[in-house]
Order: sequence, then structure tokens, then C-alpha cells
Amino acid sequence: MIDREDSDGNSDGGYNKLISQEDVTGDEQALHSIQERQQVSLSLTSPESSLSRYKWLTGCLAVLAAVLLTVDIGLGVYYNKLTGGQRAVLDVNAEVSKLQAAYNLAVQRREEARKDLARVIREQQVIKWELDHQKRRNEDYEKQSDKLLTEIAALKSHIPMIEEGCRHCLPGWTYMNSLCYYFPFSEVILRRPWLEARQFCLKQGGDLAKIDSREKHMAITELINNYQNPSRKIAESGFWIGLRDVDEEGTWKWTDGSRMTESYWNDGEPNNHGNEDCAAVYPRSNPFKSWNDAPCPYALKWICQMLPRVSTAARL
Ligand SMILES: [Ca+2]
Ligand SMILES: [Ca+2]
Repeated sequence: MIDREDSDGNSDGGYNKLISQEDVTGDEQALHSIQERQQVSLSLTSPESSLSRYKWLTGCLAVLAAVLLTVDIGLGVYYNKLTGGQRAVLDVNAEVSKLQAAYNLAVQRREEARKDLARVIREQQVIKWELDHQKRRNEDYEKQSDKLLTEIAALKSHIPMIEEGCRHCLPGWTYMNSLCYYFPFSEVILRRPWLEARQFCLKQGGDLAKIDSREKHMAITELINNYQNPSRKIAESGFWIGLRDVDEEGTWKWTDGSRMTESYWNDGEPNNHGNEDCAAVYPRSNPFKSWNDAPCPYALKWICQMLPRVSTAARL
């Protein structure tokens, strides 16, 4: 059949001739004709042309594949970058969360430490207060102890006077400088005016004290200084003595009528302030400034004196 092609290579002309030479009819013949026509069409395409088309298509496909591969690689790189950046952001967020948790924990611990510190400071303050309190108590105990020791020493020093007083004086009287003295130190014995005080002494067989020597004055002031009541006001802490200027202002006389020759007035006394005609001795650290003139109706303690009893041995 190839030999029947025309010289210009027109295959359609040969094909028509072949169709016309076939003696077929009906559908099967038509199908058979189409198949044969395809076979003939394929058989009519030249191998060189098909090969070039296949090469061209292969090249196109190769280029397309390369482009797709490049795009795919680019997308992959871009994706990796995106995912890498996202992971970095996630890592940073995770670190920030860790740092935030650590910061919150540090703040919580700092608050707890602050509370602990405040509690410790409060406890230390209480301990300091307690120590101060104990220190004051110890100081009070030491003062009381010193006072008791002083009183014990004074009592011991007065033992001979008390013993002598028992021998020469009435009960409750003290023997000093060859005389018996009475000091109403007890708080149950009320203060009284000068005249009433003298009446008390006279009833006992004595009189208000006459302090006409330094020895008598020093012994009396030492005794009243030891037994003074610190809680009593100084104006109420005096002891009447037998000295007045009632007859002539400024002329001080003892109850026996003798004139005062030696005195121990405080600075500025006697000042006769408001008609003060009776003298009293007061507990003073300086015994040479322990006298004051006061109103005779004023209520004070007092000091009696009397001669000692003559002992049986003296009589014999
Ligand atoms: Ca006077
Ligand atoms: Ca006075």
C-alpha cells in the first residue's frame, strides 16, 4: 500500500483509494474501518517526527519538573524559615514564661522573707523590752537591798543605845548622849501642833528636845535621816523641838528659858513667814542646814527628851 502513495507524499489520496477498494458494509465494517484508519494513520506518521516531538515534550517536562523542584525547594526553605522562626518565638515565649514564674516565685519568697524579718524584729523588740524591764527590776532590787543593808547597819549601830535605853529609859525611848529621846517615827502616831507635842512630852516626864550641842544635833539628825519617810512632803517631815521666839520676835529661847546659842537654820531661815514662832528640825543631807521656823499650830512630828533613870548600881 505504501507503494500506492502518490509521488508528493499525500497519504490521504492513498487512504481514499484503500477505502474504496474494501468491500465492507454495516456497523462492524464501519468500526473495522475506523480501527484500520487509526492503524493506517499511525502507520502513516514518520518515526523521526514522533521522536522529535517526544524529545520536545520530554524537555518541556524536564524544565517543568526543574521549575517545580526549585519552587518546592524554595517553599521548603521558606517553610523551614517560618517554622524555625515560629519555634524561636515559641522558645522565647517558653523562656519568658519560665522567667515570669521564677520572678513570681522570687517575689513570693521576698514577701515571705519580709514577713519573717518583721516577725523577728518584733520578737527582738519584745526581748529588748523584757530585758529593760528585768534591768529596772534588778536595779530596784539592788536599791531595796542597799536600803535594807543601810537600815540593818543603822539598827546595829543603835543596838547599844537601845540596850542602854532599856536600862535607862522608858520603853520606846532611845538613849543618846546621856539623855533619853523619844521619836514618834511610827505612821500610826499622828502629827500634832507644837503645844500638843510638848504636852505629850511633859506627860511622859520630859519636855521637847533641847539641842544645845553639836553632838546632840548630829546624833538626832542622823537618826531622823535614817528613819525619814521619802514619800512624805518635806514641809510635813519636820520634828518640833523645844525652841520658840514667841515672847520676842527673833529672840529664840528653849523651853527651860535659856537663850539659843548654837543654831542649824536652813538657808533663809528663820524667816517668820506668816508668823512662824516655833522651830523644827528636818531630815537633810546637810545636817548643818536642817532647822526651820514654822507656824506653831502646824502639825508635825516631835522629839521628846528626859533624863535617864538612875540605875540601881549607880544608887549603890
Ligand atoms: Ca517668829
Ligand atoms: Ca520658816
